[in-house]
Amino acid sequence: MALVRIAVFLQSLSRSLPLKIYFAVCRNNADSRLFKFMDNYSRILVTAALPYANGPVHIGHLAGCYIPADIYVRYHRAQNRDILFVCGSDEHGVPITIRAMREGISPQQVVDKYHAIIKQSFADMRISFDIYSRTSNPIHHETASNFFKKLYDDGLFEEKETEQYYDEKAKTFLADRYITGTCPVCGNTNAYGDQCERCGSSLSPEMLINPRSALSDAVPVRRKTKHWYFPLQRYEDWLKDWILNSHKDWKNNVYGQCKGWLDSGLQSRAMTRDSNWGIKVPLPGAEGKVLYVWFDAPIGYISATKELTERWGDYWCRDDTKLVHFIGKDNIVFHCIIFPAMLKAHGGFILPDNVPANEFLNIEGEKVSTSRNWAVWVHEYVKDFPDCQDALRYVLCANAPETKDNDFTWKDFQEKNNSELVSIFGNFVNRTFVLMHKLCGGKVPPLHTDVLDGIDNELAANIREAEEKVRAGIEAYKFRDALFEVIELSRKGNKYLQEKEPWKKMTLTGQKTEEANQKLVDNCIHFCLQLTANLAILINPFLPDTSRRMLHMMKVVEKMLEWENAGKLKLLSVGYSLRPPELLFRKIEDQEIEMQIAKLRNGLVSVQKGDNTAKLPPESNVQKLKPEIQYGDFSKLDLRVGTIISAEKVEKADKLLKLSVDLGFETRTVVSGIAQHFQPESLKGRQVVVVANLASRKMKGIESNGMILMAEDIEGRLHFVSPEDKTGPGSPIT
Ligand code: B3M
Ligand code: ZN
Repeated sequence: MALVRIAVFLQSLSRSLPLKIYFAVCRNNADSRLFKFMDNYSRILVTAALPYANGPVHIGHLAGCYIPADIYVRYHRAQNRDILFVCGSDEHGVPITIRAMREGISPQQVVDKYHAIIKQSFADMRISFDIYSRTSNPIHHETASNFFKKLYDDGLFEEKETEQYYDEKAKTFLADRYITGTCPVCGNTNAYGDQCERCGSSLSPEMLINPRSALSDAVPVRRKTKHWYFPLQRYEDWLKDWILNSHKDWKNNVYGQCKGWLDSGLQSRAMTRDSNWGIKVPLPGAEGKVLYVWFDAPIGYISATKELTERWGDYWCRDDTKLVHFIGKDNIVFHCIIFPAMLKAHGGFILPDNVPANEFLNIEGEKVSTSRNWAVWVHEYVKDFPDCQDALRYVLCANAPETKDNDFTWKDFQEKNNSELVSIFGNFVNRTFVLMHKLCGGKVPPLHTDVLDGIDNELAANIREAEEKVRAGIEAYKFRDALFEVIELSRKGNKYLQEKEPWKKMTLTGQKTEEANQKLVDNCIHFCLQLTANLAILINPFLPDTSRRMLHMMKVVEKMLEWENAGKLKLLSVGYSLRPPELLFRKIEDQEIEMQIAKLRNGLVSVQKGDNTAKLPPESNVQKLKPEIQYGDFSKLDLRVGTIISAEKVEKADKLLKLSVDLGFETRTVVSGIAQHFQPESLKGRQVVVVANLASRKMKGIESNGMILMAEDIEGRLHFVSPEDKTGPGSPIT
């Protein structure tokens, strides 16, 4: 009873105190149970976005949500918190049916195939879900269907009849994605009814020029159809209060996007679609209608928890559960606005405490594009680097797009692996073990307190501080900072060894000196070993395989990895014999990196291999030939090789880049409409073909002198036309 009263008192105290103060109070008490209690939560439920089972996952997915979520979960498990980590495949919606159409198989075959590939990729990357489910499971159909039915029975939907495109040949209504036509913005003839993938404009089907059905190529007609709309505007005031007032702690990118949506006003959204693939609308007279995929998918988190445990209600319905959704930035509105409004309308469920969404990861300076196959696929990475999961986890976390879009390059991957993992962390652990075997008989040497010095004390302090910093970083969703602190600590270990130079001490002779020196050596190696044990605990959430390898070398059990051991200096007992060192990381060679870059540039590699896991290009029309010309017409063109010296975006023109091109005899400014295809930084040094005698033209106030030749493939993506080998700028093309 007394405990309860104290609890209530502390809860009310924590509400009135700023976060920082009660955090400090908890740490002083150094009692993790109290900490949990002050946090007001008894358990944590972590979800990671359900990937569409319409293709494999790429490293952008990992960096955006699965690796941060996994780090967070592994850390809390090490804290012995009651935590669940749920995920699964999102198997409904238009992306699946489109993929089925392209591959000439059924939607069920599509999801079966990709669910298996995705699940394996996650397992290979050590993403430690408690369950990886799928939305085609009966339990999910039932849960989502009942959810919808409850909102319907409570009279919360608006029924509306609207006109939508209908394909008379295929006898079906067409989702926006099923309608293709010419983009009114850039002229791409293969734009979709919701978006043009070439210029990125978001469209509606009415905006397309010459719309056609992607199913049958028929010209679609407008027809009436009925759908159930969820009136989001009714929740606007509540959402404003909940997010804008009560969740100022959310990341800036998340809070900002939510504010944008809320400021521009919410509207009713259709929660059903005309389709045969998905969860049937559980109402009479709703044949041919299914739940909107963004209605059913987030409910998938609930169904997956139900499938996992009978205690699912504790995680979803009790206020003392902390719900955290890890997602990419394109899913923010669904997780922060639409799903919470649905949960609120339904009643009985908790809402997320945080939605730490990441921005996007670009690859080699260009946006990831699955349709262009500009991506590093996880299942291919694992095949090419079967022993380097942790290296990828490391680089993706160290480079995570936590606050802004970030870039992955293969060179940087190699650099970070070789000069941070191998040369700093791995090197420290390896040196420690080698020296321990050489100078201390393969055993943990004793600590001689009579000869401790300032350097030893500083190292001990560093270990304790690192624990605090890593913990604070992870709890604040700042995983990059947290990881940095771990590497920093190993760097300090190397510095310590360098200062102590235990190898030198053993060269001195004379009995007295030898004894005194052995003491110094013992202390040094003792500290290095305790530091190694600490590093194993601190790196565990980030690089679990590495941590296990370290346990093996130290001959200790997993229990040592519990977080409460971090910061302690007596983790390995004196006299305990340890195994010989094993290398924790291997060097990644230039040739491996070159191969990856070539693979990426040679975009359709996997498709040619007969491995259908990469995206297939959509059907397209072959461009008609232009009328015949004579040689004289052709010879008027003066085509020259040029080298791009610099490139920059043109202000207020999404599509234009201003290029400075070296033609050997002079440097030209050329304005080119390629901004949506290439990042300016990636163009420097690239060789191109320039129409050098084209009359100059002003574009957005800039005089353009010449034109760059590009090849456009069937998907509308652009490729440079350039000489195969480096050619002197100004060389004529004849
Ligand atoms: N499948 C979209 C995506 O993969 C969607 C996420 C659902 S989370 C409930 O980006
Ligand atoms: Zn366009």
